[in-house]
Amino acid sequence: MLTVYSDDHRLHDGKVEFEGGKLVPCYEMPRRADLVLARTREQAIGEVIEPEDFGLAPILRVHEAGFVEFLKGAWDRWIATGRDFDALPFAWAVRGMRADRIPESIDGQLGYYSFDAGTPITAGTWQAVASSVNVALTGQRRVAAGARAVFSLCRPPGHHAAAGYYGGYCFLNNAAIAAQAFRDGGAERVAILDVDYHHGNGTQSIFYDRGDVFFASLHGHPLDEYPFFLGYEDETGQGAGEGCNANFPLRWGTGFELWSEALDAACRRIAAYGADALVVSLGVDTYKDDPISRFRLEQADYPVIGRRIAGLGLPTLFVMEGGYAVEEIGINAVGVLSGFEAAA
Ligand code: 6XA
Ligand code: ZN
Repeated sequence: MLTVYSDDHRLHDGKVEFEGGKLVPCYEMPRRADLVLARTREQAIGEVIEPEDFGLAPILRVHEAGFVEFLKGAWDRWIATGRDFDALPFAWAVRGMRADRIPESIDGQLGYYSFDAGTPITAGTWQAVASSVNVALTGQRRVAAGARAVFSLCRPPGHHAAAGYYGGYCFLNNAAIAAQAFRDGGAERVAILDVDYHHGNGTQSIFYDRGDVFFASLHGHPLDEYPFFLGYEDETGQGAGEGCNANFPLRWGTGFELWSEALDAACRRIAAYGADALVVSLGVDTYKDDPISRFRLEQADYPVIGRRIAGLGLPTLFVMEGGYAVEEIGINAVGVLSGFEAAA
C-alpha cells in the first residue's frame, strides 16, 4: 500500500493544551507521525510519496471561506498583540449568546472559530494544516485513479474540524475534503468510516444533511467522553441526509468484543448504502494504553480491523487521525493497514 507523507507536519508543534485544570504538554506531537512513518518502512508496507499541492479550491468545497482566512492569518495577528506563546481561545458563544456577530479582535475570533482550548495555533500551523490536506488529497487522487487502497499519513488530524470551526487537535477536515474530492471526481456515493476513539463531530456536521456521503462512527459515548456534545445514536441525518449518519457510541471500558460488533454493524450499514469509495478516519486511540482514552483494544486487534474493512471490497483511502500511546501508535496504525493488505 502506498503511503503519502510530508515532513511539513513538524511545522505544527504546539507546546500546551488545556486539560485537567492545567496547561499540559500537547499529546498531539510531531513524534506521532514520525513513528507511524518509521513503522510503514519497517513493515515494508509500500512506497512513500510526497504530496502534490492542490491549493485552496478543494478546501473551500468543505470549509467556509471566512474560517479558512482566519486560520491562515491567526498566528500573525496573535503575535501582533505581543504574545509569543501558543494561541489558545478562552471564551465561546453558547446557548442564547450571539453566534451571528463575529468579534474583530484575535481573542474573540479564536473563540468564534473554535470549540475547545486543547488545540493551539503555532507559527507553522497553517503550513502544516495545508500540507496535511494535500497528503489526504494526493491519496484520494491515487485511489480515484484505481489504487485499491492508499494511506494518507495526515498530521494534524482532521475529523473534529467542521465547516467553520476547529478543535480536538484538528483544523481542516482531511477526511471530509477527500470525500468531497471523490464526489467531485465522479463518485456518486462515498462512505466515511470513523474508527477513532473520539466522535468525528466535524465530519458528521459537514455531511449531516447530505445523502451522497454516508458517515459511520464508533466512539466513546458522549455521556462520558470528548467532544461531549455530539455523537448520540439518534443522530441519523436530516433532510436529504436522513438515514445517512450512523453513530455507535460505546461506554468507557469497552473492549474488542463489543467494539468489533459495532464495527460489523457499521460495515453492514456501509455495504447496504452502496458506496463507490470509502474513506477511513483511522485513529488508534482505542488502544488500551492510550493516555487520553478509555477503550481496551489490544495490538492484535488492529489487523483484524483492517481485514474487516477490506471485506467491504471498496476502493479505500485511510486518513490518519488520533492515537497518543506514542510508542505503539505506529504498530497499531500499520497493523490495520497490514490486516487490510493481507485480506487480498
Ligand atoms: C481533548 C481531547 C481531544 C481529542 C483529540 C482526538 N483535549 N480526536 O484524538 O480524535
Ligand atoms: Zn481521537
